[in-house]
Amino acid sequence: MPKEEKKKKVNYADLSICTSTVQMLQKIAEDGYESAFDRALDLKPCPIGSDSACCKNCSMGPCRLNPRDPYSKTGVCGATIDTIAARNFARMVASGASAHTDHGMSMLDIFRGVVNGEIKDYQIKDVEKLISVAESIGIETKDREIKEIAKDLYEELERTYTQVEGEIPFMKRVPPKTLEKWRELGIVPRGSMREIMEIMHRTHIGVDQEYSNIVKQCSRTALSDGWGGSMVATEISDILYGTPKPLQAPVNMGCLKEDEVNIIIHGHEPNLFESMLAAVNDPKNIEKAKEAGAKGINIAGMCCSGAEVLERHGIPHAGNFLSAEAVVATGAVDIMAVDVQCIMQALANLSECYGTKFITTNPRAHIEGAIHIELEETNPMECCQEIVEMAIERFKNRPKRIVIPRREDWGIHGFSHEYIKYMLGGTFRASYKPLNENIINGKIRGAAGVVGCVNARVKHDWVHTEVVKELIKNNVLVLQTGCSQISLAKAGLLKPDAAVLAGDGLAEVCETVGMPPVLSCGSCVDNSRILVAAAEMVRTGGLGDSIADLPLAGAAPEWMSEKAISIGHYFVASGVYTVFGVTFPSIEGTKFHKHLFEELEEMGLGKWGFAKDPYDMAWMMIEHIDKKREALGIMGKKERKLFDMADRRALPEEHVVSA
Ligand code: SF4
Ligand code: MSK
Repeated sequence: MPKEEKKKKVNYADLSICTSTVQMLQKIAEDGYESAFDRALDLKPCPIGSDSACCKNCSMGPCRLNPRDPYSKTGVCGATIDTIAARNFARMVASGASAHTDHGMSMLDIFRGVVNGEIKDYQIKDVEKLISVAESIGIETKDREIKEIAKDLYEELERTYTQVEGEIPFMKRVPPKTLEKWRELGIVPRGSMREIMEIMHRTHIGVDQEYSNIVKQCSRTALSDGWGGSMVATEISDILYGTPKPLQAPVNMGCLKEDEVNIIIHGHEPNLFESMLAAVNDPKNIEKAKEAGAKGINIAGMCCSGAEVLERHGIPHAGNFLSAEAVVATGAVDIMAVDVQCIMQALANLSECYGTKFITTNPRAHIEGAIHIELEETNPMECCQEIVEMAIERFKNRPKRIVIPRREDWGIHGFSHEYIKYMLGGTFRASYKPLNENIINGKIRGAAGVVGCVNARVKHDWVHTEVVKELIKNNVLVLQTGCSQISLAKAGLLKPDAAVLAGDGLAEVCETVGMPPVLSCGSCVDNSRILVAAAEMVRTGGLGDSIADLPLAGAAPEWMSEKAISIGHYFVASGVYTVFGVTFPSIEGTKFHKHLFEELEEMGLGKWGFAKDPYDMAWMMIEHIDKKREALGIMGKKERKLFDMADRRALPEEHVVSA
C-alpha cells in the first residue's frame, strides 16, 4: 500500500490522549510527512531484541537465541541467555548513567568556572542551598567566605566522577542501614567514571559471564548515577539557578503565540535555557522583534530542558518528548534550539519541512541537517544572541499557514525536597514528620514516584495518567519528574483541586496543606530529589530503618530511554520496588529475570516489576506499599479498593497500541 494511503487510515486519537498532539499528527499526515507515531506503526519492534536475546558484543555474532526456548542455544562463544541479557542490561545502565553523569559533569564544569571567576554569566544564586549541600557532605561552613565553601564543594563533588577508590561524597546522605547493606553487598559506588568503565570492561566478550555478578556492577554503577552524577546535576543547578518553589505554570501547545517570535528550547541541561531567557528579555532584542512586526519574543520549553525552567521560573512548557514533532508542525516555531538527550534526529528534516530553524548548540550533539551554533559557557550570550536574531528573521518569513492548537493547561510545579519539607512542617519546623505521621495514621497509604519518558509503542500520556489516577484514588501520594509530569499536567492532575480525584485520606491532607495529590519535582536528573526525600523519611523516623522499609514504590509506565533503566536500577538498588511498562529487556523464567524480579529483594534491596496495563501496574505498587505497611505494623484499617481486579479485566484491550 502506498504510504499516503496508509497514513489516511491512522486514527491518531488512538495513539495519544494529548488532543494537541493528535491534531498536529493529523496535520503532519495531511501535509504528506511522517512522525514517530507513523514510524512506530511501520516498524515493528524486533521480538528477539525486545527480549534481549541477542548479542553483538563481538564479530563472531551477532548471536540470536530463541526467546521462546532461551536455554536451547548459546552464542558462538557459549554465552547463555542469562549472560547475554545481563550484559545487555548492564550496557543500558552504563549508557543511561553516563548521560546523567556527563550532564552533572557539565554543571560542575560551569560551577568550577563560576568559582574561579572564568565564567561571569552564571553566578551562585542560591547561597542557602550551597551551604546546605556543603554541610550535608561534611564541609565546614561556619564563619567562612562563600567562595571558600564553594571551592571546597567543587573539589569534593569532583570526586563523584573521578574517585578511584572509596565512597563518593553523597554517601553521607544515605540512611545508615541502607549504606550498611550496600557495604555488605559490595555495591557502594566509587567515582562514576570508574564504575562505567568497569561495566564496559566486564561486558566485553570473555570477561564477566555470571549474571548476578554483572548485576552487582549494574547496582554500583546505577547508584553512582542516582546518588552521584544526577544528584550533582540537581544540586549544582539549584545553586546556580535557584531551588524550585511551587509556582503555577502553563503547559501545552497553546503557549505558542501567533503574533510573537516563538523559540522552543529542547534537551536537558539548564544553562542554554537560562542564557536564552536573558537574551529574549533583553530590551534591544524585544525592540528588534517589534520592528519585525512581532508583539514580542515568546520562549517555551520541551522535555527536560523545559522541566528545568518550568519548575524554577514558571516558563511555559510546550510538550513532552513525543510532542516535539507535533510542535514543529504548527509552523509557528521560529527556532527550535537543542542541547543533549532525547532529541529525535527526525526533527532536523521535519523542521526544514515547516521552515523552522533547527539549531544544535552542544559539542556532544551535532545532528545532520541542523545548524550548529556552539554555546560556549564563557560567553553563552554570543550563541543566544545569534539564535534570537535568526528567530526574528524567520518570523519575518513565516509560512502563511500556521495552526496552533488552542489548548493550554496549567498546574503547580517546583516541588523540591526542600519545599516539600517546608510545606509540610512550616517555616519554623520544616520537617517530614507530618508526612510520616499521615502515612503512619493511614491517611496517606504510601508514596510513589511515577516518572520517565513517553513511548510511541503505547498510547501517549495515557498509561502515565491512568497509573497516577489509580494511585491517588487509593491514597498514594505521587511524586513526578521528566516527561511523565507533563502528561499529568495536561490531564489537570497537578492542580490542588485534583484532590477531588484522591481517596478520602489523601484528599484531606491535600486540602489541609493546599497541595495537589501529584507533586511535580523536575527533570530526569531530579529523580535524585525523590531519593533525598526518601532518605529524609527514613531519618524522620517511624517508617523503618532503611529505604527498603518505606511504603514506597516507583514506576516508569511509558519508558523508552537507557537513562530510564539506570534510574530504575538505582531506585531498585536503593530499596524501592520499581515497575516498568511497555516492555522489559529480559525473559520471564530465566535466572537473570528471577534475579532482578525476586532475588534482589531477598538480598535486602528493592526489586523490578513489569506490567503493561496501568491498573495492574498501580495495584502491584499498592500491594507492595501494603506489604511494607504490614511489616511496619501500621496497616490499620484496610484501605478500600476502589478499582478491583474485576474492574480491571473489564477494561478494553485497545488501550495498549502494540506489544
Ligand atoms: Fe556471540 Fe559471544 Fe560474540 Fe556475543 S560475545 S556476539 S554471544 S560470540
Ligand atoms: S526527557 S529521558 S524522554 S523523561 Fe528527560 Fe523525557 Fe525520558 Fe527523555
